[in-house]
Amino acid sequence: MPPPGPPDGTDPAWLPPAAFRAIGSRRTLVRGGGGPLVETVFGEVAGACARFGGSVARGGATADVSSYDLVLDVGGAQGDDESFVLRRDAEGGGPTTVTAASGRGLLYGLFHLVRLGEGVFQGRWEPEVHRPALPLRMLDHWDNVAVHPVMGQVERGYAGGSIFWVDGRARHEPQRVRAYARLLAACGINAVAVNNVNVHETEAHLLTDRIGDVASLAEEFRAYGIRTHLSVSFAAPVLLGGLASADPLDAGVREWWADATAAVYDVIPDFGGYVVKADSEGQPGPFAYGRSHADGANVLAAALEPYGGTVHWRAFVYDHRQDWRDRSTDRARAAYDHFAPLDGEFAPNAVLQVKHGPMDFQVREPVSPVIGAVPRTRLAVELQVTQEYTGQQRHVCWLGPMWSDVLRFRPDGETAVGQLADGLVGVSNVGDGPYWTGHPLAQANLYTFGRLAWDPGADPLRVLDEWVSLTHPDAPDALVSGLHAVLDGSWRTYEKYTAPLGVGFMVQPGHHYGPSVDGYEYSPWGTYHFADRDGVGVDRSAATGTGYAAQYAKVWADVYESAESCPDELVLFFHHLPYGHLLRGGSTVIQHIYDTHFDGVAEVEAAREVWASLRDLVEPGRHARVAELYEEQVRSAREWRDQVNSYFLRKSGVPDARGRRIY
Ligand code: GCV
Repeated sequence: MPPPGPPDGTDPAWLPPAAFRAIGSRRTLVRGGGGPLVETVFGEVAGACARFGGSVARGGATADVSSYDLVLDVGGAQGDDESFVLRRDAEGGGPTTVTAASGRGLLYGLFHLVRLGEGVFQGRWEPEVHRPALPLRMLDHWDNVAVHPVMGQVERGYAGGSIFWVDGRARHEPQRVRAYARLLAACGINAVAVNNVNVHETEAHLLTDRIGDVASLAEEFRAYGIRTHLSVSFAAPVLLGGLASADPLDAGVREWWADATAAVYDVIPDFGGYVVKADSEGQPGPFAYGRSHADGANVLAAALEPYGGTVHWRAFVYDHRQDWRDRSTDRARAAYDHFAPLDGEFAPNAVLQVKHGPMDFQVREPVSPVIGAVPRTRLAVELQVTQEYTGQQRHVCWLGPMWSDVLRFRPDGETAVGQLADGLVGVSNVGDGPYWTGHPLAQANLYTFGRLAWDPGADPLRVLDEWVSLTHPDAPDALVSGLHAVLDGSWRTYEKYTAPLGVGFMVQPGHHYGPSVDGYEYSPWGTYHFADRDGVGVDRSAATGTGYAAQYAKVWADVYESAESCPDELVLFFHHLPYGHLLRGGSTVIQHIYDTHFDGVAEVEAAREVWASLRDLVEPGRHARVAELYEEQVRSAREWRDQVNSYFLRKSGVPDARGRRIY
């Protein structure tokens, strides 16, 4: 079967036909074992050859390779399921070879060849072994089946509707789903959860009477080596099974989960498992029964265990009905307080899924202390690819550098997060719009997420290079440098014109787009900045504050405890400081706020000009779409600048040292 193109009018993203030119113009032999993923690889190569004039043949394990340029060898090698070896022995001839133990490894090898292009058919390549650093590389969709009255079809979705569901039913668009699976596999993702972690009534039924809809999706994902997961309600035994309780220690409840899970595997034999948001923002959980989250996770893990499934149990548990007057409660502490004491109590097939920061996907947060505190628990770090708090795919904000900082952080001073974790999970930024991600440049975030999950130590700028050259094959230098100019520093630019120095939020409540400095200040959500006439920030020190800083190992607790040693970019997350406090960088807090907000807007205006200069180098529809979004980004950035600067001028009474206009 030829490789699936996206539906008509949908952007091919990082797999445009031209990306396959080098492979498609050569003679390829697919040699050795078979299986569905080998069929997928064969179809990919055949499709490329049909376009570019090459040829592809099948052969047994010992078939002669002398007349081929490329040999894709499968089944004969030792190795794990996802690894492959690339080599090219001879200088002036002889085939380039990819050897894999399984079809999955071969598929990843094929996409690696696509990334390398012509170069892999030239010169000598010493054998290189490639394998993913993290076995769990998952994308979670927050897609609703039925349109939610407040959150819509996709919660925090900025790219149109769901590609799976519409108005309460499955879309049944296999071509789109398979094209999507192909994009995901090409950046290394191997698991997907197809519904929102906030499991409303309609979505709850996916587990039982609507499992056929999930099975149809799983069929498409399977063709590209991706396992399908389902977000389930902890209260499913009550909601769906009619039991009186969902108590995880109740024998009837255990039996219900075992039976329900067996029925899932009857129709989806390679089902990946469950994702659970429990006791969080109104979702049911084990606390109702006086049980721990390990008790809760383990009952689902036991049901999945016979089939090799996994439960992803989210650590996003906090009190969302906090009294803002109460300064002793700190939302940032909550995940550690709940989960660190449970280390060692989770089943081997339970994965604790921890947001990368202690709050909620802000543009700048410290790395969650939970990540360094659960050495005896399988751990997945959760990132938000959808840009809820980072411009909602109307602003260019490439998150690669932020994610890389998280993955390279060493909680104990020695081992990096990317080495401690078993997995990386991203909240999807994909929808049914023509560019998959709403903003065409937001595709770079999805691609980067997948590649960092494969190799958390990778240099994000090199990953961006890959994305640029795959997405724009044959791009002239001016386009390559223009794309880098608008993307490389865009996260730091966004940080400059929004909430300062790690304090977070200041967004419009509810939809979270655009500034509202006091929007959450007197709310129950636990997200405060405590600005008054003298200063701003949250005292999270152990000496005088909430004690959050002491949740880190000493190497970091000492750094964060004092405003003198705390990095500037996090200083208001950890400390309440006077406006005149001198930062490590040399400015006062107030002058830093003014300067960064003016600079941030100037940087967006400059990026808009760079984009305009690329007009003749980018496909017109794509160029126009980004240009239009830049108008909105500039407008919004100015609004952020003026609201934040005016707010702090009025609170502090301290004028801008450079005399610029503040309202
Ligand atoms: C799916 C934030 C978002 C919610 C989201 C939640 C979560 O609070 O605003 O929309 O709910 O995170 O991660 O569960």
